[in-house]
Amino acid sequence: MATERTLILVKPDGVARGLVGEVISRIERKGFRLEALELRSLEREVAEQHYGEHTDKPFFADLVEFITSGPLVAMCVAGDDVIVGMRNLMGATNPVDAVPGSIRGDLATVIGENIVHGSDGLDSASRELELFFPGRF
Ligand code: D4T
Repeated sequence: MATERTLILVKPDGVARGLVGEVISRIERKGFRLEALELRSLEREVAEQHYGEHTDKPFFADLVEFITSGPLVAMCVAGDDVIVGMRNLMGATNPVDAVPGSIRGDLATVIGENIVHGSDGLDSASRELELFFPGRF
């Protein structure tokens, strides 16, 4: 068991649908801690950096378009094994595969609008936290 930090986003679809409270509530009920929280719109440059690993993918342009399409909520969430814990709380990337009880399993239907993002490892967590909350963690 290790205490970790992760970057969690409520993406523009989640904000537009009024699901910010629902997502935060699930995070808090699980026992994870909020260490930073900001409602903001994402500049295109930040979005392209955030999704840098997907630059060559066919869905990259749509991904950047979507994540910059409206305000999102960025959070630093901390806790024991929070990186894998949040991945489990969110459910599979494709809501079709996400189990009931998870955020995507309960609340989403399509991969392009899957409500939340969570860092997928220690390296990406520190890279993404630096991108969204420079110098704070
Ligand atoms: P994010 O980064 O949004 O939490 O998603 P994951 O970490 O769970 O999944 P990912 O990096 O593989 O995908 C990033 C983002 O791209 C969208 N996507 C993905 C898509 O629209 N079409 C696709 O075929 C894939 C693989 C969904 C999440």
